[in-house]
Amino acid sequence: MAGNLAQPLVGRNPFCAHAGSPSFQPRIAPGRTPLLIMSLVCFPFKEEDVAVVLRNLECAASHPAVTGILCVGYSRGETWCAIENAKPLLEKSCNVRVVLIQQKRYGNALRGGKGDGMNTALGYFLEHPEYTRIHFYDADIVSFSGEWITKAEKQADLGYDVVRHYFPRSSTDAMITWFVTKVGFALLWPRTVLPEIEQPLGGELLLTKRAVEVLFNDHRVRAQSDWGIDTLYTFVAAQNGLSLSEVYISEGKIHALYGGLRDLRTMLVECFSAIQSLKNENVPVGGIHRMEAAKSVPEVVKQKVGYDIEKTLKLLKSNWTPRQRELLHQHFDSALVKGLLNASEWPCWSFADEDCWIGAYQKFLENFEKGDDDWEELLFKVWVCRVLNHTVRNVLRGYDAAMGSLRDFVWDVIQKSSTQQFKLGSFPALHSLASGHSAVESLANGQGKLRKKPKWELNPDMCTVQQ
Ligand SMILES: Nc1nc2c(ncn2[C@@H]2O[C@H](COP(=O)(O)OP(=O)(O)OP(=O)(O)O)[C@@H](O)[C@H]2O)c(=O)[nH]1
Ligand SMILES: [Mg+2]
Repeated sequence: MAGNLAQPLVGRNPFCAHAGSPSFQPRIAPGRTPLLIMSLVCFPFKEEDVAVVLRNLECAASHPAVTGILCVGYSRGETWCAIENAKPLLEKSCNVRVVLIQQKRYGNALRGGKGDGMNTALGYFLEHPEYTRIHFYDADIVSFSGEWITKAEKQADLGYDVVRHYFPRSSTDAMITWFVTKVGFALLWPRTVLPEIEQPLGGELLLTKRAVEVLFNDHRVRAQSDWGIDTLYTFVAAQNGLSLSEVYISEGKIHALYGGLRDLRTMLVECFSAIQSLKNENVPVGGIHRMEAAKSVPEVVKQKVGYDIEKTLKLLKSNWTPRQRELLHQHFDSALVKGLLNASEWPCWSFADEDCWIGAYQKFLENFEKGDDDWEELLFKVWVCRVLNHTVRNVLRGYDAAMGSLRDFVWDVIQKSSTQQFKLGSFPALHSLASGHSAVESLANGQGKLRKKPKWELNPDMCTVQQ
């Protein structure tokens, strides 16, 4: 349902002014057609702290670039009612349209979750051509401010199709981003923009109309109704060559916290499965990607421990079935099998180093079956061991060492995976492209010689040919 304001909103928002009025100053992206910018801000929500949500709505509604607020609810619960009650006053005091809708069901094959929520917002946006940009922000963020909107708008003014916010994060935070998404991107599409995107699962982003059209018209995006939606938005944008700018939010994203890693099981499975569903896709090499430099990380972020370690240790012993043991023996390397079986008796994780994770990751890419509880539990347990291994081996050495180890890991995977793809002749080297020689020729000439033998080999079946 559209907002209940019959007239276009004209007020202190300068971008809502009539084009004919003397005060009108259109913002024009260089090299683009003059455009009246009208931004819509969407908050997808489930049940969140109502005071935090309302504060965020007011904050966005007060921003001069914003002419509409769209709240997409999972269901009509307490948070829904609070927004409904606050809406008339918010519309009046901020002079914006506030719309509250329940999410539609777009992806029938998967769980209806945040993906349906975000896609409902894209659908609404396209049905309302007066809006030219849409922003997404999680509703539970305590540190949200108008500056986040301003930073994104400025990049869109420069002509970027997609703007993502990125934040300083604790070295035990973002363990799905690092070990599932970034590593998966590095393994499968090492020479594209994908593994370089700092926070590819972030829920804070701006999309221009062009970006929304690309995303919403893609059936894979509409089908991704669960936590895999962020992966799909990031992936499809890169695959279609949309330009990306990442802006840095130095105060960080302070939001509702989870307890043990168990809370992240569904998210882990859905984010991994999203990558798995894309593994045979091609992505163009390169792409326009700009990134604002990060600043020094606040002490509170550095010192935060992202999950409850004691609770997590118990997870390794629980929920074992005979079939999980069978699958382990059938598909995985002996070191992993031995390590994980030991962990079922007494918490241990030293086996789950970076090489072990990459080896296992490839096996999961080949064989994992979403919806099969034993496969899901195995993925979860191996990932828990990887997170514990990272915590004890890297995080204990201090924040910088820990973050360095995560970055080195992704860099190393990019390097090795690119090398393997050269070896297999899947795409030409950059210098070969310039000189007109193929990668195969380069390798024959010795130019593509590997400097050191990788400890793991890329499965040739998984090697995607890049355009
Ligand atoms: N409409 C809708 N919103 C959802 C759904 N699931 C979560 N949300 C909202 O999406 C936002 C992000 O969800 P969170 O549970 O905070 O996820 P998170 O773990 O903080 O996500 P990251 O910050 O990306 O790590 C919040 O505003 C949630 O209320 C859903 O199924 N539908
Ligand atoms: Mg959150």
